Amino acid sequence: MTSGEPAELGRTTAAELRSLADELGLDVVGAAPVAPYAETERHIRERRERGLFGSMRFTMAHPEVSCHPETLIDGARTVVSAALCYFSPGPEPGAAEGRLPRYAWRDHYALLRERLDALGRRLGGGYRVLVDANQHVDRAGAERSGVGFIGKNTMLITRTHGSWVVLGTLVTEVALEPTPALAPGCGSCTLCIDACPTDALGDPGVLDATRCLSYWTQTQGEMPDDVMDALDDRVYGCDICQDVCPWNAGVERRRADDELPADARGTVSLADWLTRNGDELVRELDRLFVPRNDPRWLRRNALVALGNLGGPAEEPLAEQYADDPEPAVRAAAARALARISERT
Ligand code: B12
Ligand code: SF4
Ligand code: SF4
Repeated sequence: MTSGEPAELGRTTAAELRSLADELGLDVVGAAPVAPYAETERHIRERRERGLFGSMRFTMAHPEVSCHPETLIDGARTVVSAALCYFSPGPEPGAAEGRLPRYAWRDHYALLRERLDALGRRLGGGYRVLVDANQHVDRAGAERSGVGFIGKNTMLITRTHGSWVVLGTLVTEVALEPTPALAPGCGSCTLCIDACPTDALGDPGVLDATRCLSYWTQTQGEMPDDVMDALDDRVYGCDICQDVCPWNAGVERRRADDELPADARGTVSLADWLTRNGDELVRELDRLFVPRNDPRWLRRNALVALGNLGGPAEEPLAEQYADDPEPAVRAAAARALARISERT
């Protein structure tokens, strides 16, 4: 917990919060009194029972913490949720290149963390910032304070920047005027459910992670065959259920900076991922969650993409891993070699 200037425990109004957020570069902001997310906790326990989380731990390992913001600091009074838009137009992958999901083109979590920290200091009093942390379910907080509504693809969708936002949370001892939750906005649309190539969104609003491409790119071990096929040129994450969402159309027109920032990378060279020193690769990509920070899982992902799109020129890249001691890497290399030879 961080302490700013002596706590001003007077009530900050929603308009004052909005103006601070504008000043600090936060796209959407909301506040709600601290209280447990009872429904989310129930969802987590139920979905864990049904095996829908696969091997993930994150917020699901300890819902008695992640769904209880009241435990995060002594004297917690308000949860401030903020959304930072990450959409920028970018290049399509070229030959022998892999695709990254938009949120990972640069370290948006770090940017949001810094801005929320500045907000905490400006509000005064004790506070704690959590961005993509295991101790807080970010979407539940953002839904409660009207930052957005939850779509059938399980994404938090803002009215101004769609779901192209990362979310962060500030738990503070300062009292703020609450901002109301929004009405759901999907109506009869089912575009995301229909577009998901592996049917991971069977029940609206409920993700079966064991069918989700994004999950598999962040999980160790061998991937199911249909997942490897559906990954296409993706080497990490998946944006399909957001690409098709009508709430995401035209977001570029509402962005403050509409150019690709100099440090953003939307595509990666598969050869680079398969030949570079592993520790260096993981260090450079420390904005991505990689199981145990082990570069083998990034290499496996690159081999899967190579199998989906590589030609004879890429064969030697896969051959290097044909006898890899890790079975999942070896299997992805064998698949890549078989697929390349089928195509030629
Ligand atoms: C674990 C995790 C994953 C897992 C599982 C995702 C999931 N849907 O549970 C995997 C690895 C698959 C994943 C993928 C992605 N993730 Co993720 N992930 C997380 C993490 C760490 C925890 C999420 C969590 O608690 N899930 C548990 C369940 C209960 O939550 P939920 O599905 O979100 O449930 C909400 C709704 O579905 C609804 N709900 C639940 N059950 C039911 C049942 C019914 C009937 C209904 C109607 C609703 C409903 O209530 C919940 C909100 O209160 C958060 C960060 C954090 N600390 O919160 C980021 C987070 C959710 N991820 C994020 C992102 C960007 C992604 C990806 C887009 C990345 C990518 N491009 O590949 C994909 C999107 C896939 C998808 N459609 O969800 C952002 C989402 C931002 C946003 N606008 O929503 C977050 C918030 C990170 C952040 N701080 O910005 N992620
Ligand atoms: S991220 Fe991709 S695989 Fe996962 S639910 Fe969305 S469309 Fe399906
Ligand atoms: S694609 Fe349609 S159903 Fe899916 S989240 Fe967007 S509006 Fe909702």
